[in-house]
Amino acid sequence: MNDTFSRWRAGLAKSSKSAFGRVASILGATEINEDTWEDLEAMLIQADLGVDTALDIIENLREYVRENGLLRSDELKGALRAELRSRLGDGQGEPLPNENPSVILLVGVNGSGKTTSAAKLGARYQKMGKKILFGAADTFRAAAVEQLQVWGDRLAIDVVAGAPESDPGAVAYNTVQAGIARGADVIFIDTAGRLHTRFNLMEELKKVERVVGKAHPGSPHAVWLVMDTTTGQNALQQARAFKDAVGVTGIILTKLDSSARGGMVFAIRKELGLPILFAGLGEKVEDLTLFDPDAFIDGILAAF
Ligand SMILES: Nc1nc2c(ncn2[C@@H]2O[C@H](COP(=O)(O)OP(=O)(O)OP(=O)(O)O)[C@@H](O)[C@H]2O)c(=O)[nH]1
Ligand SMILES: [Mg+2]
Repeated sequence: MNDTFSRWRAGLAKSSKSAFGRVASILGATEINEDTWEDLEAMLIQADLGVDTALDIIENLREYVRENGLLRSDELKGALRAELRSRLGDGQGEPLPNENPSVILLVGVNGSGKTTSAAKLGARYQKMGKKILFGAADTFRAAAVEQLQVWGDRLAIDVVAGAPESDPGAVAYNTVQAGIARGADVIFIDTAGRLHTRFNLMEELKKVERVVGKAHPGSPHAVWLVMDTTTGQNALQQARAFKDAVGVTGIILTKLDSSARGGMVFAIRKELGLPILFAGLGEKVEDLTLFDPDAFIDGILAAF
């Protein structure tokens, strides 16, 4: 068993137990009847695929059953797997922009996993021999800066921070300048997720994006939206707001290990049209993997 697959399987054990795990009992060696379709539909919706996607899958499966004259529900397993897989497109491969330095903004609502993902990404690219710099542009909360600094100390990655309550744009600007001066290969800028003043979070992020472009024309080269899978369909609404405000280029999906509903992955693909780049499968620095659609499907359907 390859390593990525076993990691996904372990990380997704909860998803498969809680939602997709029911597939095994729904698609047992029984006759296909209306109950089969109802149970399957309920399971897909519960797993957070979104109603449209769930209904679409059921319709395609019904047609498949008609065309092939199938009678037993366990004959549907392969078709369901294919239906799910076809909705995820190809894997993205390595998403690091081909720039030096690469400036990457991490955005997302509070608690989604931005700071943890910054640490995981820093560790990942450091392992590949890149020199990393972190910018702590969540300046309102002292704890936010400290949290990134703790990771920086642990990983031996420098952190640029500002005075408490200083302007996030100024910190981002200084980070990029410092990164250029110190010969960093990849600069990750961690941003705030909370609306802490009357000043709109989206306006603040737009400013950070603009200012970064002044410090290094053409940057940021990527804006990665960090999304918590456990927040379900609400997260989609939030994601649209980020997509409209800043030029989000890809998604990092966190907490897939503690989500009972891996179906968010399908909803994101359909609703946002943004590539899913990475999956977070735990709280440790190594719990990040490139999003691999095949490993994901194998993980959630482990009960088959
Ligand atoms: N199980 C699990 N926990 C995660 C994952 N990613 C982050 N967390 C946890 O989620 C919590 C919030 O993570 P942070 O990285 O602080 O989130 P944030 O987006 O920076 O939060 P704010 O700075 O408040 O906006 C922490 O307890 C993390 O350990 C993941 O992939 N799996
Ligand atoms: Mg944070």
